[in-house]
Amino acid sequence: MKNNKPTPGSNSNAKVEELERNREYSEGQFITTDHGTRINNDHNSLKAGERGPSLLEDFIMREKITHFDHERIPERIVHARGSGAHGYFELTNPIPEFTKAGFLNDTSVKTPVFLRFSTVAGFRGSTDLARDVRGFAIKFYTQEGIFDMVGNNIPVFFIQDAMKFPDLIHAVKPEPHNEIPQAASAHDTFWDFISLMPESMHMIMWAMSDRAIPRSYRMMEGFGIHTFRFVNAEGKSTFVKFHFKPKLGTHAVVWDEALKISGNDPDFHRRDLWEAIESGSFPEWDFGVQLVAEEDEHKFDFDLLDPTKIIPEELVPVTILGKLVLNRNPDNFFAETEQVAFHPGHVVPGIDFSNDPLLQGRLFSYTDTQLSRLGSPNFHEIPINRTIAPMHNNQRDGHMRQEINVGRVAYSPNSLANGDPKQATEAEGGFVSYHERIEAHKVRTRSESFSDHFSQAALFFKSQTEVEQNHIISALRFELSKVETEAIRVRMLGLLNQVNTDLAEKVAAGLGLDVPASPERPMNHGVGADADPEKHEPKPLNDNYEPSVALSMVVNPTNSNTIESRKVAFLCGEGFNEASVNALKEALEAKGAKAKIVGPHAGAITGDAGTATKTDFTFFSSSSVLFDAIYIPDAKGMKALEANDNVIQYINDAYRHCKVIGADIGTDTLLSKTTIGNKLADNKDTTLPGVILQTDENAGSFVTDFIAQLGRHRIWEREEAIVM
Ligand code: HDD
Repeated sequence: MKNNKPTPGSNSNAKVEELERNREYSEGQFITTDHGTRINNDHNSLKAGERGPSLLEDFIMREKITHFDHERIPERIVHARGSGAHGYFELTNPIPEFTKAGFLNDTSVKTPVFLRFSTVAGFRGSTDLARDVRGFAIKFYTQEGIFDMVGNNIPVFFIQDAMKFPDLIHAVKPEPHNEIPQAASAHDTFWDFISLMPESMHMIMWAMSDRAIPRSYRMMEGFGIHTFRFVNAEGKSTFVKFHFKPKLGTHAVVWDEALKISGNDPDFHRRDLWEAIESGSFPEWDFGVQLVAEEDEHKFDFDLLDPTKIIPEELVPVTILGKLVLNRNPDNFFAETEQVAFHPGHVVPGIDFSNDPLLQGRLFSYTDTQLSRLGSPNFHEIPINRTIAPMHNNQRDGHMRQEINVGRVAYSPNSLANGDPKQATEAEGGFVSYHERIEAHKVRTRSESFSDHFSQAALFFKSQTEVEQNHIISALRFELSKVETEAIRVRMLGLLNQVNTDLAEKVAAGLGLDVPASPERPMNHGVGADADPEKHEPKPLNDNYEPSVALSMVVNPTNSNTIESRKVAFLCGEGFNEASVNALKEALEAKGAKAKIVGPHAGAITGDAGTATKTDFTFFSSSSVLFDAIYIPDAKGMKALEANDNVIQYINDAYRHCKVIGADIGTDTLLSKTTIGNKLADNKDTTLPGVILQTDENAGSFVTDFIAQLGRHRIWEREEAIVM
């Protein structure tokens, strides 16, 4: 018997309530077999005598072990590693002139959503901090059916045609002979493929940028990537691109930090999402669209159907429609996050496809993959995948069918059931595909309008600040230095040189190579065996684009200096200065940040006023890479801190990763043993950016200074030139 417990909390919605019929609560219940027989002894198998063999008759043990043996399902072929949460979309700006989709027209309805974030290449248990694209897949449970927006945190893709997707994924996944490396693109097969695919160059710029090592899932943009269509009630279509802009701004970690987080907490992003929602700090995005009238389809330098291109926001601004909020963690990871099945082909009236050949191929792939992953065409009946709109059709049976379709009729047309379930007219909400006129030859080719591969790659690179450019150069050096085949490195330098010579030369210097004088012609790129490759040569760079601030994370206009949910480590020794800890802690918490006490041991330490204070972490069990800033109060036990290598490492890493560091009076000797001490030793009068040392004079402004610096996310001016 199930408890019919109400869904707890106010953060419920129509989908969360609908899931209640599948929730199971064991509290106060007897343990039973799958078939309801109460179990008397769950610890021992049935045996012939105390020391005798187990009996085949033991239906209880057989059932338990059989179920266990079959617990696993195939992981996703891509995006295997991920995390999800429930929430809602709230419309503030209805757009009936562009789309008839109900959830984009009716401001009185909050649409339930389930969002799954993911990395692409790694296995289910791989680190969250891999350099990789992040998936950003949203299931909108609308009243007219499910709309899935299956996007990424990067607005372009590696390839232009779905035909190349298996090749791309085979190249990036661990190499097939030894299954190395895990969750990393830094290996020969990936760069071999990329170096022969000039169309990937724009995406490579993004994937080598800090966008590929986000600080948090909550601090990433989301993009639908392809151009889709909106269709209004009059049947008029408008091209549309989907955008999600995070309320907390778009932020990343630095590469050295990513490497260390992978060791310290491979669940860093998963934990961050979970903890933020549990603590009521709900992740939020503005949902916006770029709209292009059908008549303007050909007015751009690039093809709207080419998924390796953005529409710069300076050309078409993003119109905000409303906000997306995540406010509830799943009850069960497997049931919800693992079994959720997304599909770009799940659309509702008012949203339709463009002819982007990458999108068109995806429309096949996603249902197909669920059949092998979830095992049956009935995957839509799995609770998380169930629509909240009425669902009736003549599809029947199959493995694990849940629905009990009543009646003798499972066909259409029929007269025995009055023709039901009946077709819906357009006015009744029936989906009618956009009446696009198509007159064409059947050809297996790539449009010539898809052959400008370098201009937007160059636009992206030149829109970055110097720090961000340096990070791209370092990432390329890192990745290509892991490639063993020199010819691949050289081919990549040839391609990079077509994007930006300075970039190519700096990467080449890190590899001890020269940029090749003329790039090698890629083999059969985008053409069939009989085609003339000359005709399909990539177009040379057209450098007419103005830099776009929307592409930089550092100067991105949507970034605010909020410190909400940022984590600050307080490195406290025994007898720490309680007054200074409390003053900063209270001020941080008032602004929604989290203060964590890190001490010499687990349990509690005692402050200078005698208060026993619980430590959240120890110097040994944590690291500054898990925090956004550190503060070191004075302590009676300062000597022990000064002798502790973990404490010194904490401070050095925080300094190297450009984080804010605050230190109390009395910490001079400790700091003198760190990078900070070395820097200050050179010049006693120097102040180090983002290092705020408390003095008698600045007592009044210390806390506000610390908070202001934390709001900058990183103190980039501290970063030493990594690139010579
Ligand atoms: Fe894909 C999963 C995003 C191209 C085939 N894809 C998947 C997920 C995301 C994306 C976010 C994970 C969904 C989840 O959390 O369950 N994929 C993209 C984007 C693409 C893209 C933004 C290009 C713009 N994908 C793409 C192509 C193909 C696929 C061209 C095949 C031709 N993708 C799949 C898949 C997956 C998938 C194999 C694996 C698991 C799944 O579908 O449900 O079918």
